[in-house]
Amino acid sequence: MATIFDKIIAREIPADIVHEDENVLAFRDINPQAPVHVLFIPKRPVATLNDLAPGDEVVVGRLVTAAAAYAKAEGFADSGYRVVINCNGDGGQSVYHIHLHLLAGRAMAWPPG
Ligand code: IU
Repeated sequence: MATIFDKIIAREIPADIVHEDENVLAFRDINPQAPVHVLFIPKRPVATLNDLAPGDEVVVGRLVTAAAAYAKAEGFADSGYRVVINCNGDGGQSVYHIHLHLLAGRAMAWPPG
């Protein structure tokens, strides 16, 4: 099912895009939970982590490596940062197109709420 993230990929609605390559788009979260809060999404939509199929390891791997490269480029490699993928209701997922949250710029609490 199409989500608002498909419209962002298609440039049908605006987003503050910070990274794009053949497979991954990254843009600033509209409701940031940290000084830096960027969402990394695959251009090919997968609804949730539950929907990953054998062979899809690269889908999540690309999100992680793109987020790590961005965090490093922005100067957070040493201070640290957090990446999160929420899954379904109890996980706090609200948009059903897999996305990796990159949160940086403040110390994170543990456990998350
Ligand atoms: P979640 O893991 O599915 O809860 O995260 C969805 C995120 O998408 C959430 O942090 C929203 O603020 C964010 N978001 C956005 O950046 N732009 C949008 O148009 C919509 C949601 I809808």
